[in-house]
Amino acid sequence: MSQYSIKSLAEYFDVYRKSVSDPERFWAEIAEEHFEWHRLWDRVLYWDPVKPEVRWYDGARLNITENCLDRHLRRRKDQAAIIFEPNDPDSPAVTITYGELYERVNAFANVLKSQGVGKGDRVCIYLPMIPELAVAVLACARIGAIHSVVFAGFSSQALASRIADADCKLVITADGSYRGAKTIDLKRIVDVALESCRGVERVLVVKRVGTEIEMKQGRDLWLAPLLAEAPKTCEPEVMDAEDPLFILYTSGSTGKPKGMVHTCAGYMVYTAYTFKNIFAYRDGDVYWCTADIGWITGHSYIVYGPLLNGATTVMFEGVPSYPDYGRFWQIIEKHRVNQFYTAPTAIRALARQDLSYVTRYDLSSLKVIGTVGEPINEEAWHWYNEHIGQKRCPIVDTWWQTETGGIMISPIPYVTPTIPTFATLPFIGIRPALMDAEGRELEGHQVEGRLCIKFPWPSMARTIWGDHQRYKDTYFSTFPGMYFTGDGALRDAAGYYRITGRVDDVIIVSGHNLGTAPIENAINAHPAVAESAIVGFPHDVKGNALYGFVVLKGDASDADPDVLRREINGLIADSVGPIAKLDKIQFATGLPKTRSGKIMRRILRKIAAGDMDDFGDVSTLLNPDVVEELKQNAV
Ligand code: 7RM
Repeated sequence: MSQYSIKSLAEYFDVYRKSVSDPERFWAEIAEEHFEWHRLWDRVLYWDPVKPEVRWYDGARLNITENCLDRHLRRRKDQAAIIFEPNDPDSPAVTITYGELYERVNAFANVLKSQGVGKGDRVCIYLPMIPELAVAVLACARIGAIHSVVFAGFSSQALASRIADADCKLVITADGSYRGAKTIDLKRIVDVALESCRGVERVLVVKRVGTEIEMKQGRDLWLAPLLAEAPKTCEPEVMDAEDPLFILYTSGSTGKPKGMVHTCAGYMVYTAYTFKNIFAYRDGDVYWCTADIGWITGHSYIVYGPLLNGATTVMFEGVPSYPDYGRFWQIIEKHRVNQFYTAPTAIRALARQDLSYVTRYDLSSLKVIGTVGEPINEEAWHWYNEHIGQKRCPIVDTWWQTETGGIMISPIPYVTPTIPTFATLPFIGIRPALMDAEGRELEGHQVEGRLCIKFPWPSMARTIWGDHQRYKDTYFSTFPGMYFTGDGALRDAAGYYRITGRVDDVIIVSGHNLGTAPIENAINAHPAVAESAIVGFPHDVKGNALYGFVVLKGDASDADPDVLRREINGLIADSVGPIAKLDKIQFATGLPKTRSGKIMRRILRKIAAGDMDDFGDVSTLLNPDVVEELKQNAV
């Protein structure tokens, strides 16, 4: 029992050792004790790193929603499963108990069945952060349909390509969505998307904003009347352990998005176990992750991980700046939130506001605060620690990916001593490796290299939908036999990991392979620099030359740009080498970022190349306005 909830550093090391010395035994024990199965597995792990093929709990049969819902009805029928906090702070929050969630999921599952959806069919969910989103996800899982949630900030083009790639037969959407002071016509975006892809027989529409919309005869149906008629129980489809549970597209920075496929049993076991430990969730706590369910963080740590543990999970429809920059802190006070999980980009934006937005609220309920999505810088870490965690709450800097399904490297709060900007230690069962450019593993401490994982874990993505070769090429070919993350990391003297950023943006300058990450680190070491991004641009002699976009700290904006340019190149020459000096440096007020905080290098590359038209899909940018400024000031 104790290994399910780790309470001390000694226990962590002990359980970790067990999990890597006999992984099959370890993961069998966790799975058998903490989940309900229709049939146990014949074999815990099958692993062929060449194909590559991985199967966990092969032969087992289960339905993940029975583990999220049915089994909690005995003890938690009237406990809140979801607390829905709407965009409008004056609208009441809505509490959905486990009993109510059970009925809503079952009714929705029956609606899907009545519309001809069955096991293995793909359903696209394009909804704002309203309860129907979580219900729709679980309803699919109830009947064995494969959900493909598309973040409702994506454009119709992006939506269409995802619907087509997965060959979805049904789309679930809403008339519109609220985002701060704005209303977005979601249904219209779906209509445009469906003009360019066939196969979708039915669109189910949630009424959220009440605007007048077009309903296409024979294709579109309002959801509410169907739900009202549907029976409130639906027998779960009993799934094989390795049947797909969902497809989720990664924000591919280049080319076609990759539909990562996650399967039922391993994903269930790993997300539940990580949630329990990494958020130190205890009965009665209120947990809030600010991500959107359209991203993997929302799948694993708003819906599945929390509900598998019988937790109370907050779903927030709005944005951190509406009606003002105090909204997050107001919600924490209002719902007495105990665990809070957000992204560094949100922390940095909020840290720039007047501190009174924070201090006017009571944050004493917080016990654990977390970050995810990108490396957190020292300044943001300290602000978060001091003003939000009030130096009482451990910060869990959680490193993981869409592909990994669950958190891979992270402190366990109140167990692992934290160091700013370090994701610290691998979670139970995870075996990281740092590799050099020649494919040798870097052993020991104080080393930096490419981050790989050298043994399978239960929630790893099994394939890319429809393209297993691409899965193999992308993740298992750079370092044969291992999963390559695309990130760089260092391991310090204590064995702690710090993620340094993507390493797959390699630029070849005069025949030298240069990674962007070490050059950016050198630039960022300048006291006047807030952040930076470098890209390559075509050069007659060198093949490629380097172009740097540099954001200065607020108090450095009147420094002499030529002096800064010289100093920045001096730092690069010192830490990487003169070959890595930048040919061009453009100062900017910001970098184009996705909502999860990732720099869209694709846009920067075009600007650096002087190619100012057709920026493709920028609908997921947090700050689309910055693109115009970057174009104007290109050097
Ligand atoms: C969960 C998620 C994955 C990429 C990953 C990293 C970066 C995520 C951290 C981080 C440093 C972290 N999935 N990343 N977490 N970098 N520290 N704690 O974000 O598929 O959307 O992105 O995000 O580069 O490879 S994701």
